[in-house]
Amino acid sequence: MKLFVYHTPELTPNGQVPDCAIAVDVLRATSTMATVLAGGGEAVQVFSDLDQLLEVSEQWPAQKRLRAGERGGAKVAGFELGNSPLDCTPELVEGRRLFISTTNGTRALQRVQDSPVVLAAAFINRAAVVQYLLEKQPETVWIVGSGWEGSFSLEDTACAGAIAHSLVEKSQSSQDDLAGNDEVISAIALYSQWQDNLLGLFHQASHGKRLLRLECHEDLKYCASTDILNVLPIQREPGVL
Ligand code: 3SL
Repeated sequence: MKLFVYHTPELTPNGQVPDCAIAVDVLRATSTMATVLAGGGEAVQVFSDLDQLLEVSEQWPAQKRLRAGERGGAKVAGFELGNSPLDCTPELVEGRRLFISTTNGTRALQRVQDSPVVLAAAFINRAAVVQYLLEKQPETVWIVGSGWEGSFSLEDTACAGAIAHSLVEKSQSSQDDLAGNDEVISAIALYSQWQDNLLGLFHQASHGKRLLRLECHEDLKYCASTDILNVLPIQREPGVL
């Protein structure tokens, strides 16, 4: 297995797909998706465009759908949900499909949606993703951070490092064998430095600060918990996990 970390969707190589692509948006889209599926959600369907989301979800029975829209960290007017994983309780999501559009996370998923296998990862489901990789042994794996509007995000790269770190620990491979690009080494170093204080890292991250200004402190705490959900968000058809 060769692992490649890309800090943003824009940095992934054009015209190529890996055997397995993992989209990461710790704050908060992939944390929300994992939470919905762990809570018994029927599926998560992602959209970059809010109008398209509304059009497609209209064709779904109203009692079987939830619509989540986030822009700039805030809930979009007219949507039932924003992008807080804590709003996605099992009571609310069970048996329902989440139609979701967020600023960056849904774009990252769409960028890699033509890969044969597409996963969504966050700290909360890191172990399930690592387990899948150890069992399936895909030859090339991309971990793609969502970033923020094209820029690097500390928390996504730290999560990429958490996945890589755990793979090194649990497989027979050395860091050197596993790393397909230099970003893997730096992601592992970032995670290693902060693994005991991920919340502290989020407090330094620009998007963490943005969410704190929006009073999302509890979301940050939740998204900093590692390996708490045994769920593997895996794409079943383009844009649907
Ligand atoms: O950018 C995104 O996709 C979101 O996860 C951002 S937020 O955490 O909902 O503000």
